[in-house]
Amino acid sequence: MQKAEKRLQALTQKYSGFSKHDYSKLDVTNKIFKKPFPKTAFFLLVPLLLLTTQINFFDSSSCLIDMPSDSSKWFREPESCDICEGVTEVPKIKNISPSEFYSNFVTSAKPVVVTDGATTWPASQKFSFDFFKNLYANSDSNFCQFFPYKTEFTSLEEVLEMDPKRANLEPGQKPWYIGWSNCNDNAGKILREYYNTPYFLPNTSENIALNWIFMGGPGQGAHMHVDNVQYPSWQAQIKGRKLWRLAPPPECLYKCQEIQVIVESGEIIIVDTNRWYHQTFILPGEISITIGAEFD
Ligand SMILES: O=C(O)CCC(=O)C(=O)O
Repeated sequence: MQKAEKRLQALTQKYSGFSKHDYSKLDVTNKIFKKPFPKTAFFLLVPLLLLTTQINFFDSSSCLIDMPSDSSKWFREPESCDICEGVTEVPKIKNISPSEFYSNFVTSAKPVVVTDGATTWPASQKFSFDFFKNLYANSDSNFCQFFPYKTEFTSLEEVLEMDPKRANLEPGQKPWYIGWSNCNDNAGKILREYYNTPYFLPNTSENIALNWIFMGGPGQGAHMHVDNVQYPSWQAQIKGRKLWRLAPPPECLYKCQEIQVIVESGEIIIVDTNRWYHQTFILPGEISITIGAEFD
């Protein structure tokens, strides 16, 4: 490379009348500049990158580029339609043994609601906006994964500092609905005093310790999406009522249909959110609070 640069310098001194075109024809120029990056590729790649990513220079997170949250589904393996073929509703069942539950619903990935799943949990008396505000008052909630949905909040801490009138869903206040995964060991221990591992999960099943909590008011909910977590999930409706829309994977659209179910307080929905697309709506009434986790 250095040799080539020297040769070019010598030539430019000797032939000061060279045009740009002349230079481009010299073998030595090509040695220095090699093949230029094709312009067409540049014009195709840059807008694509800008459209699909947000460059995150100023963020303290460890990733330079955040892929859109839905990008995981672009690379998803095609799903077997056995999970949804012939499924026309989400059954509501109760008093089910772990073995029956496992063979009828877990292996087949058929969504189900267990109506007596959380009816006796103290959480129904205890969980409220203020309970979570106190829970995290002395502990760090900064690193909890947080879903703002349609709100302006950027962290759970901001949510817990909102005006009490808005927190209590008073008329005329801006609606809100958010979700987070508890990432704090102390908070996790306290939470576990108010709920149990669902009685219908087999003893052998590992109940993943990470809890997901979703909280907010009527008219709000999560947009239609599919998850990219490891296992199916259970979600207990502690307060309020929530409508779930479950849609089959796109490759099964001609074989399967969308199904809906309303989950009432005290009930637990079990759904493989990695395979079923799902959307939620909080129904009119009190604040909706749920707690859930993955299980295998
Ligand atoms: O409960 C909700 O509103 C959303 C739950 C959800 O999207 C999930 O568990 O993946």
